[in-house]
Amino acid sequence: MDRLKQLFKDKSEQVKQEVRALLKEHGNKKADEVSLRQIFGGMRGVKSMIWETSNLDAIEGIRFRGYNIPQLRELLPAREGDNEPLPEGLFWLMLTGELPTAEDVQWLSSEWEKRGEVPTHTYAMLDALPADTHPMVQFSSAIMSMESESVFSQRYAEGMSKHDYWDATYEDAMNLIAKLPRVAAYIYRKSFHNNEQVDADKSLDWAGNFAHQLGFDDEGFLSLMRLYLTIHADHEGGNASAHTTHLVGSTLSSAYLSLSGGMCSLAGPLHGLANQEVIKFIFEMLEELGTDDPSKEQIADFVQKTLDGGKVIPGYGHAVLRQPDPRFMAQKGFAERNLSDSKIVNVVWNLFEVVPPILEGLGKVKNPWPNVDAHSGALLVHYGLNEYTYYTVLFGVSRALGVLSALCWSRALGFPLERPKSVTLDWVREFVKES
Ligand code: CMX
Repeated sequence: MDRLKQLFKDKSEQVKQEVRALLKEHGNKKADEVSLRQIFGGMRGVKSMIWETSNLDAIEGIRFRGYNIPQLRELLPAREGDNEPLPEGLFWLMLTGELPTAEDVQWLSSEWEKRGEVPTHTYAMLDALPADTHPMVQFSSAIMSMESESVFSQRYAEGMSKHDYWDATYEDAMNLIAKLPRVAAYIYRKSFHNNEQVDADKSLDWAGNFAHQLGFDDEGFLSLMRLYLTIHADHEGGNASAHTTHLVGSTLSSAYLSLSGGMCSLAGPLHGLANQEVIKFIFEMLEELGTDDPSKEQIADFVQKTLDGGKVIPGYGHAVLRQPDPRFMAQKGFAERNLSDSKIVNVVWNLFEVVPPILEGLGKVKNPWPNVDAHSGALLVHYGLNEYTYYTVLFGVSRALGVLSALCWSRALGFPLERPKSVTLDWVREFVKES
């Protein structure tokens, strides 16, 4: 058994015993109450699942196993010559709760390199799709098509014991994460570069090799990819892509089917697709104003016009956060360190000044601050990755790290089929009469 798997096994067996004892003693304690507003309002704030890998505070933002993003930049191993954390390290931390050593991370890089081969039928399936198929449709379909490789599904068909579900899910998570950069890069090169594919560079780390296979070898871009794929990885369990992965996984669908479902959620404009919508919004604004350096007054007018058209300002607002998203601030920090003279980045920073007071003025937006998606596109455009319909795939490659390590925990702790209660409007009418 490999060392990461052994560590996960030991940890999860301990936690399983603890949870069993805890539920025996405290299982009937009330942890929450639900209002009608929450039932009608997308279940905001309702405590309803266990998610070990990260936790989101409305003010502080995300913490991965207790560590915030600045701490991760300090504590996770980085590649020699770079300051940004390696996403391999975050996966190790999320799965085990322990910070990895540089050696652990090197082992994980080479393990994913070994497991990275994509089945030929996946390429054939992608080639058969119309050339203009949205990259997220291609990505989700490609993940589903790789289900043929699922160790979990094969072992389940052979009659695997439920005590081994965690083991097969760990294998699926490791194999699937290993394959994602290859298949995601294939989609990019096929969609935007005449299907001229770039071979993997085995000497690189997971994120660096992904950047290389996309066709970018600028050290700055590799560094950005390491940070990008770290900060987008997880945002506790209630967000749509995580929750979908969790829900599909709870039926004992394999990691491939679960992640493919999660990616369909990520592809919505209120969630991950917002990163493409932000840069589209910026490009449209620059075109309409006829400048790449608009004044704050011009930006404010365009924002107002967008709102008057009954549209949202993409990249702003959040269902949980009530402060600027630390993931936005981490990207801003990257830009300050590496590309503060970029015009497109300056537009993003001007939007950061202009948009919040306008949204606050509407009197209904609970969080007027930027989220993760408000910054990412400008950084990518700076390095020449302009094809914005591809951006959500980058988010998805990263999100796999969080939701698949969480799926390993769900299997190890034996979480059941998810099945909340729905009510009818008649039930609500009766309920309000009685109360
Ligand atoms: N622009 C305009 N109006 C906004 C807004 C924005 N950026 N954010 C919220 N509002 C509006 C809502 O549409 C809602 O209006 P109605 O009452 O007329 O329907 C009102 O303000 C209250 O919404 P809220 O409680 O503040 O926000 P929600 O929790 O319902 O929604 C979110 C959160 C993210 C969907 C919303 O802020 C939004 O649509 N933002 C733009 C899209 C975006 O950036 N999504 C990415 C989020 C991060 C991610 O998942 O990747």
